[in-house]
Amino acid sequence: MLLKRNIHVNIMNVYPRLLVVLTMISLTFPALADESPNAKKPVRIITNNWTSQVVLSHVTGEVFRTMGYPIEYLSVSTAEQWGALAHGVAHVQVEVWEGTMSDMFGRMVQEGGIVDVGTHSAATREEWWYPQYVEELCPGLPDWHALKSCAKIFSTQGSADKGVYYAGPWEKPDEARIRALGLNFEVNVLQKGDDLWIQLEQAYKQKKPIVLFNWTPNWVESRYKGHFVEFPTYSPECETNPSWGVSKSYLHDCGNPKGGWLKKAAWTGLEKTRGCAFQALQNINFDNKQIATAAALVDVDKLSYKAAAQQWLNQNEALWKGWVPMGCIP
Ligand code: TMO
Repeated sequence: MLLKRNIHVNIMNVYPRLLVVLTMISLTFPALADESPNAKKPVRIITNNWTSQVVLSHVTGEVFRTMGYPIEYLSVSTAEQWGALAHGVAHVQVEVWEGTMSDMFGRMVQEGGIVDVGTHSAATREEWWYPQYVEELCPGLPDWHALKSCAKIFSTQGSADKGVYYAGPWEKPDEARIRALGLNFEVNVLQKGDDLWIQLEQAYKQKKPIVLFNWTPNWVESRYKGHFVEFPTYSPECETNPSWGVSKSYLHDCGNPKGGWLKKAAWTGLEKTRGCAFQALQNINFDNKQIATAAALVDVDKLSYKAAAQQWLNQNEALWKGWVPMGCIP
């Protein structure tokens, strides 16, 4: 450190004009309270393919930026994100959902590949869902048994008399559940998360029966009335013990967790290399309403992700300023 400073001073003496240039450059870089040499390299934040996650990643990025960190966003799928985090290609994931990601998350934390940076206060649910009018066409819903007698009304041209369940591009054992519960359904996995809402809107307009993947908190609940299907209550045993539950020979004869957790994850090197960002990530905490609002700003109000994040920050200033650790504002 001392050596560097001496060289710096010498250069100033020899080249006075360089001083001007260096000062101008330093003005264009943000100041940083974090003195780690890595702190000047970008913090890379993962963005996935559903709206709240992208908006709240940008919110997180802006919070880091107030501490002086440069930020990069890295678009990766939930399947690829574990490797990216483990190798330090990406550093931060702000929305890990229990219903779709608990297996991989648990395994990665156990193996020391990623760090569990804490749980949001939001309670989450990811499950088969249908719009309200479907109840008249399939009496007995939301109880899952109703799907046994009504499968046919959910059929499409290509599915013969089988019902179609629309799933998003996230890993869920839907095929296994269909088999374990003896449902006459097939799964149509859509390529993009937003394709779910295209299917929903088309069905909704014609009051056509549809059952599709949905979750809460999400913007959908502010636009469409509907309900989750009530499958047998989740238990970890349902995924490990075939004799547990309705089916004596198959796993996955249960629904996803209700009141599921939502977590933050980080690269194992984040704390050492960017202490202030790590502490802020520990403090970051979204509730159901804040997440649903973030999604609605884009999917209902049609703002860009960036503009939505900015508006969210403006509307929640006291909250996010409280996440910035003491001594981390340059
Ligand atoms: C992870 N997700 C909210 C799409 O279910």
